[in-house]
Amino acid sequence: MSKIPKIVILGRPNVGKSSLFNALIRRRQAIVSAKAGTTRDYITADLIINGQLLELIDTAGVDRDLKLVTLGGEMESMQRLALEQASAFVLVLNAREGLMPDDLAMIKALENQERPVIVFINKAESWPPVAEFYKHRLAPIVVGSVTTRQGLNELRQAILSAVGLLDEQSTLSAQIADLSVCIAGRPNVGKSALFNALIGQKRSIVSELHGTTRDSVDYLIQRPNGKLIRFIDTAGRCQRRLDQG
Ligand SMILES: Nc1nc2c(ncn2[C@@H]2O[C@H](COP(=O)(O)OP(=O)(O)OP(=O)(O)O)[C@@H](O)[C@H]2O)c(=O)[nH]1
Ligand SMILES: [Mg+2]
Repeated sequence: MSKIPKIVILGRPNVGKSSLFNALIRRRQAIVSAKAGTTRDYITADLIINGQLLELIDTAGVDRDLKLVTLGGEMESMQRLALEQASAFVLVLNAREGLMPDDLAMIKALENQERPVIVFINKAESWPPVAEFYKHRLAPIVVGSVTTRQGLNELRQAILSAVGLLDEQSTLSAQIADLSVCIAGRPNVGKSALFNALIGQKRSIVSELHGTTRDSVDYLIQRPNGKLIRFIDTAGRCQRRLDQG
């Protein structure tokens, strides 16, 4: 079995599983439709979060026992394989409809197995989910909306954390630095070389060519006194970042 963690998206028909799949992989691969029961097969794509490779799997709706609805034959056995091989699950719920009996049954089924589960309460752009959404033992819960992109970054971090890939740097990145040091200067003066020397790692590409650094690169260092310093190699974009505070 491959070591790439498999993240399986589950949920009742029409809750937004395929929409979420597309949003996470940042392209339209799965068919999204207002009609329930759209996804028939299971669809997989590479998902890269913070440079970590995972496999994301969109499924057709599953029923209350996590058995597959409506499918037959070969498709059903492929779906079953996806469920069996999952490293973690994202259970999608629909904030607009409230918690339905099939949601509860799926929650129960997921509570009774060992693999991590993240609950994503989708379609929450207009109103927050009602309290009953929180009455279960599954954690973490991310509230969001694929339409407005709310909660997607939080979900990405929760996925990494669930499969044990949340590295120290991403944990630190979520925190606010005590001091930010912006490395500015004309092209090719050695900004990236200085950045790498300060952080003690080759994170920024150093090259003879002018304008090698295209995007600014951040790195957080935690000092022995606990203070966080963020070093930023600026790709000549420091002025804008400074203007933004
Ligand atoms: N308001 C709102 N609608 C959404 C959101 N996410 C998805 N939808 C809509 O919900 C409908 C169903 O979306 P899909 O992604 O096809 O749902 P699915 O769970 O994959 O459905 P099946 O494959 O049929 O099980 C579509 O009309 C989407 O545009 C959201 O965050 N807010
Ligand atoms: Mg679908």
